Amino acid sequence: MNSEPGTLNKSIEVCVAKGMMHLHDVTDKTVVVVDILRATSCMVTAFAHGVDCIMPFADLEECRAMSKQGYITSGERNGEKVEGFDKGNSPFEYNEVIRGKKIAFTTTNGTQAISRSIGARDVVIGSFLNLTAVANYLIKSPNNILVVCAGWKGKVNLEDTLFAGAVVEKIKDNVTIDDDPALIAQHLYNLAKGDKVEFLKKASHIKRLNRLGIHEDIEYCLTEDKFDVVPRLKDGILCC
Ligand code: 3SL
Repeated sequence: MNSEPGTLNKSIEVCVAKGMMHLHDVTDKTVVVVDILRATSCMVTAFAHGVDCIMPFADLEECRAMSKQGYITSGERNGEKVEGFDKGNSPFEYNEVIRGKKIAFTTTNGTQAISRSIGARDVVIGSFLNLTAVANYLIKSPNNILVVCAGWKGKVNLEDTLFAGAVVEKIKDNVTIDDDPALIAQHLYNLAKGDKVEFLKKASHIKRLNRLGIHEDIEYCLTEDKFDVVPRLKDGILCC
């Protein structure tokens, strides 16, 4: 699996739900925030299509207020577009039309996880869409690594855990893995990678999205390595 603990000079840990972030010291770490369905997949898609920047908000009204400063307001609550916002949380909304634009973004879990990562040495945005780009970035970085899974309202979800496992699997020869959640995630990803859509069929958020009539986003968000961008948080703003 991996070489003996302590033989490599940087470590990887996985925080399986943002509600457990208080258990981690992020000050020496590169934090990879992931919300596969669908916040971070939207953000990566937006950067791949040339968005200028994305300002993430935990608070909905603070996000809404950014429209006065020329920002596009984007996001959802419980999977549904926020009333009065310009865009929802489907990656298909973040195509060429957002090139050069500034977006203010708020979501139920993803942007909350980003807010909780402030204070880390470095914060980057991960998704299956930019998996290898993120892995290469982490391999080059000297920092210890924490993958933060947004999860759902404080709870663990399968799809973010699979992504965490994919990262562990990709960079396992370059890091020390002394963390059981990282090992669990890695095992799960190896079980699921042949057919992630099938593996996730019973996952709670897949069912939730299906109930809302959202189907095509799921397969898209589980696609690996569509884009080569690594969005980073600088002074509260995501840019590439
Ligand atoms: O929770 C989040 O941040 C969202 O991405 C959820 S949803 O997929 O838009 O429902």
